[in-house]
Amino acid sequence: IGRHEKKLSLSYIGVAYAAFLIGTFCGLMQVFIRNNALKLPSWLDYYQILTAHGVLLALIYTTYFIFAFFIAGISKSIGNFSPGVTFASWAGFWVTTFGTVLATVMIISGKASVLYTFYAPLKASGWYYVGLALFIIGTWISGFAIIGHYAGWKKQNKGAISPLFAFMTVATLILWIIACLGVVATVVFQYIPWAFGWTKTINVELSRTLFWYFGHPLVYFWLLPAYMAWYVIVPNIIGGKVFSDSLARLAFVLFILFSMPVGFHHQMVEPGIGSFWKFLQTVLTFMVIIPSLMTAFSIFAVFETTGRDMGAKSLFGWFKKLPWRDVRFTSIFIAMAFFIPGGAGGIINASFQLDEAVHNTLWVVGHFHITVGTPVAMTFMGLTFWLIPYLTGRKFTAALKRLAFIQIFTWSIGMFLMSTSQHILGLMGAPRRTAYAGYNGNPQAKEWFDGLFSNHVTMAIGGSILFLSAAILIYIVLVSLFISPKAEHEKDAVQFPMAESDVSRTPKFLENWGLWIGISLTLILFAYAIPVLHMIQHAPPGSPGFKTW
Ligand code: HAS
Repeated sequence: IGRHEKKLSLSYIGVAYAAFLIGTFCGLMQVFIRNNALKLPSWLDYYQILTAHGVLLALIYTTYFIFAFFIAGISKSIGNFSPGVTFASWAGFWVTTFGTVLATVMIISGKASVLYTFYAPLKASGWYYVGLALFIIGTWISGFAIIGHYAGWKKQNKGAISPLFAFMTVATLILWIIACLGVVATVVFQYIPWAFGWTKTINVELSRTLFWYFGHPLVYFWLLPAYMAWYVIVPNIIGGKVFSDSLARLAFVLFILFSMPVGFHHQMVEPGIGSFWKFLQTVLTFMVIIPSLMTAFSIFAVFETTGRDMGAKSLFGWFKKLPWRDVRFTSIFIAMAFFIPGGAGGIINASFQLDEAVHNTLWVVGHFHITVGTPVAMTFMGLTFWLIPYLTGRKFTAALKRLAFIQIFTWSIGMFLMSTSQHILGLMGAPRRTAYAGYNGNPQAKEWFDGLFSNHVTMAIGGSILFLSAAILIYIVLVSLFISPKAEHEKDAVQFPMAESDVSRTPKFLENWGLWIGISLTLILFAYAIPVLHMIQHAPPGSPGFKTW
C-alpha cells in the first residue's frame, strides 16, 4: 500500500495505543479501589476513573484501531487513495482527534464523570458533549472518504463484485453511520442545549432511547472488524481460503438490517416503554444472533476443510493442523473461544425475563469483558502483531514473538479470572457502577465475596495480570513502531495476510446497498416510531420520562 495510507493508518494506531495505555491503567486503579486497597487523592474519584476507562478503551481505542485496519485493508484490496480521499481522511482524523482530546480533558479535569453511557440526569460540562459530537463527525468524514474510494472503484469496474474486505468495510461503515444518527440527535438537540443552560429540562426516557439506538449497533461496530479478521485474515494464516464468499457477505448484510432496531433490550426494566415494544425488539435481537451463528459455522468449516486439505483424517484431526505456534493465529483463536460464553451470555441478557435477574449487576460488566474486552481486543492484538511491522517495514523478531505469546496468555488468564468473578458476583446480586466496594458493610453483600471466584481479591489479581499484559503489549507496539530492525529483503518483510475469496458464485444483489439501507430504515421505523412518539407526546413535566433537573 502507498506511503500516505501507511502514514494515515499508523497515526490512527498511535492514538489507539495511547488511549489503550491510559485506559488500562484506569482499569487497574478500579480493581484496587473496589478491593479497598487504594485511596484516591481528593481531586480524583472512582466515577472519573470509570468514565476514562470506558471511554478510552471502548470508544477511542476501538474506533482508532478499526480505522487503521480499514485504511490499510481497503487500500490493499482496491488500491491507494486519490488525493481528494487522502485529504478528506486526514481531515476526519484531525476532527476526531480534536473531539477526543476535548472529551478526555473534560473527563480528567473532573467535569464529565458521567460514565461512557452518559445517562441524564447526570450532567457533564457542555464541552464534553461538544467533544463527543466532534468525535463522531470526524469518523463520518473519514467514513464517507472510504466509501467514496470504494464508489470510485465500483465506477471503474462496472458490474464487478468488490473484494470481500472492501465490501465488509463499507457494510461496517454504513452500520456505523446509521447508528450514529441516534447519538448525534440526543447530543446535539438534547444534551448540548441542556448542559449549556439554554434549556432547563431534558426528556430522560428519550435521551436513553436515542443513546441505546446507537449503543447496541456500537457493539457490532467493534465486532465486525474482528469478524473481518476471522473471515478474511485467519483463512490465509492457516493456509486456506474463505469458506464461502456469499455466506460472509450475507452475514454482514444481516448485521446492517438487525443491529439497530434492538436497543430496547438495554432498557427492559424501564417503565416508560410498553412491553409490546420491548418484546418486539427482543424478537429482533434474536434475529441479530443469526449472523454470529453463521460466522461460528463458517469458521469451523474453514478450519476443517483446510485441515483436511493438509491431510487430516480423523473427526477432529484438523485441529492439530492449525498453526498453534503462530501468535497471529493463536491470539485470534483464543478470542473466538471467549466469544462462545460471551455470546451465550448475550443471549441470556436478551431473554427479556432473564434480564431482570442480571440487569445493572456485575454480570453485565463480566459480559462486556468477554465480548469487547477479549474477542474483539484479542483479535485486534492478533492484528497488531503483523499490521504495525507491515506498515513500518520493520521485522517482527523471534524475541517479539515470544513476548507476544506471554502477552496473549496473560490477557486470557486475567480476563478469565476477572470476568468469571464478575459474572458470579452479578448472579448473586452485586450491583455495577458503584464506588462502594463493601456496599457499606451490608451483611448480605459481605457474603457475596466469600467464594474463591466471587472475591474482590480474585478480581484484583485478574486486573493486575491484565495491566501487566497491557504493558507488554505497549512495549511490543513501541518496538515494532520505532526500534525493531528494518526488513532489508522482501522475504523478511511482514506481509498483509489477505485470503482469497471466490466470488464466481456470489449473487450481485448482495452488493445492492440501496436495498439493504432501505430495509434497515424500515425496520428501524417499525421498531421505534410509535414508542418514540409516545415518549415525546406523553411525557408531561413531572412524569418519569420528563423531569426538571
Ligand atoms: Fe451484549 C449488554 C445482548 C453481543 C457488548 N453488551 C452489553 C454491554 C456491552 C455489550 C458493552 O440483551 C453493556 C452495555 C452497558 O454498559 O449497559 N450482546 C447481546 C447479544 C449479543 C451480544 C444478544 N455484546 C455483544 C458483543 C459485544 C457486546 C459482540 C461487544 C463487542 N448485551 C446484550 C444485552 C445487554 C448487553 C441484552 C443488556 C444487559 C443489561 O441488562 O444491561 C449477541 O450478538 C451475541 C451473539 C454471539 C454468539 C456467539 C457466536 C460464537 C462465535 C465464536 C465461534 C468460535 C470458534 C472457535 C469457531 C451467538 C462466532 C472454536 C473454539 C473452540 C474452543 C471450540
